[in-house]
Amino acid sequence: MELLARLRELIGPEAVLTSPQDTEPLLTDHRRLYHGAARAVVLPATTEQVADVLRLCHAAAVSVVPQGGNTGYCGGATPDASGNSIVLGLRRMNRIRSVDAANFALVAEAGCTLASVQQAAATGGRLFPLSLGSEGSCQIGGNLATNAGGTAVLRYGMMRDLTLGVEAVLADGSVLSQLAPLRKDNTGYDLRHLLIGSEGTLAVITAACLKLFPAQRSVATAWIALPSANAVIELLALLREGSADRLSSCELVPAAALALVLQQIPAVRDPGATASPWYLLAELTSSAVEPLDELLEGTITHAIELGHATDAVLACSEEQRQNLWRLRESVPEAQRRAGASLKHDISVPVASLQALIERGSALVASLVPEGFLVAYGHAGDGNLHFNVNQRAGTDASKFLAHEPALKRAIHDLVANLDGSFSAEHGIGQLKLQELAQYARPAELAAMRGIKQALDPLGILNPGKLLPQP
Ligand code: FAD
Ligand code: 2HG
Ligand code: ZN
Repeated sequence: MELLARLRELIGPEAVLTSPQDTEPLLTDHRRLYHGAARAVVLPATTEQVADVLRLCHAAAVSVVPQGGNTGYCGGATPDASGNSIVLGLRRMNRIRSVDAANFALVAEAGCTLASVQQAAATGGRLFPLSLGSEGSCQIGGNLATNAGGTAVLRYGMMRDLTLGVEAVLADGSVLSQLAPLRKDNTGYDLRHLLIGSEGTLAVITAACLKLFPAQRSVATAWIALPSANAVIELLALLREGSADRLSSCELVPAAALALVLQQIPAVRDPGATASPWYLLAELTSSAVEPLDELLEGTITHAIELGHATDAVLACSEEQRQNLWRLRESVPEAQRRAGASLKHDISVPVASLQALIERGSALVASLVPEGFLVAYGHAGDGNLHFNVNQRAGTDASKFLAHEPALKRAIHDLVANLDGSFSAEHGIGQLKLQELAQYARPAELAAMRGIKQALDPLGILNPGKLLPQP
């Protein structure tokens, strides 16, 4: 029997989409850099159904592209143009299986949105701290597959650090299941960590046991004006030391990004701090009821005395706090609305941020005359989105033509500073060439060996993450 007919028989005709109207939006990535084709989009509802689909595809040597919320930045969830693959969407696997307050753990299926997991944890009196601008649409399976980061990594770590165990289906349909809320388990290779960050190339993740934390009872948020980007390094240390490490977020926003957001995004207000080249959005949180505002204000006053800050605005209400966060979270959308942009998701050791910004700014100025730098993001983690936007009125194709030279120069600079050319967004199909360029031969060989062992036919997300030898 033909593959699609077998799939319909296995998981139901309504779960095998083939009409262009249903499939088209799922065959393009959200930045519209890639467009692919597929035999069908298949939507299993249970782990057993995922196993059935993989068994069938394995036997027929048909490739499978796992897809979550399709918010990824590297084209990892978009199939190639051959039309031979199936896209396996996880959105129907959206049950929270358990919220276990006593064990500070929660089991969620891969298709749960991140926001629904945060909500389930909150309803159980706990916190799930992963926080991304895309949290309303991205899914836990996608967060695991990309090892997502976001705005609370400084305090709580990346998705990898927030995961106790995973359930996943391997290429041949066999099921791995480790969903017990164990904090300690040294029984051999940790397969969980192999699958986290594997971008759908080693297995389809179907569920995960996630770490929860005490709910937050106090929060203090400030928009701090900096005299220079250099100040961020001293300020970060002061904020961490002065708050007994209650600093959850430390996000850098340049004046250029603030201006873009105020121009492009309705209903966002300028916080009104002294005009500065750089701002820092800093947030302290605590599970105790305590005067964090006073703590934050005291630390910032000290920082101003030392010359590491010039001014600050503290959020006096939840509404003001939300406004500050909207300013930060809207930067990608403001960039998109303002025209073409070139993106670099890079990280360096925190103490090298100044060198990165100084030397990177000089590269942008000399290599992209039609552009301006919008370098913002997770400064507390040494991770900046070192992006460049097209100046109004310039020619988009001229601007975009600088992409290869700028990318090479920025990524060489990052390598020189012992940094990473992909801090949190992964490789997908966008950064294959970069991995080939910067990974050591022994690393690539080990990655290929792992792929060969788990997916010898190469049916899982071909053409992603691993560059061709
Ligand atoms: P998708 O885009 O659907 O897929 C991403 C990759 O994971 C693909 O390779 C896919 O094949 C694979 N995959 C998906 N589900 C599974 C599964 N169940 N099993 C196996 N493989 C799977 N990312 C950050 O890290 N930090 C940020 O701060 C951040 N902010 C963002 C803000 C905005 C506005 C947007 C649009 C995106 C942002 N992202 C950020 C990027 C993106 O949201 C994350 O990479 C997210 O983790 C992707 O989840 P997804 O469900 O959309 O995955
Ligand atoms: C963020 O931190 C995201 O806002 C998006 O990771 C980054 O658009 C980008 O470059
Ligand atoms: Zn980010």
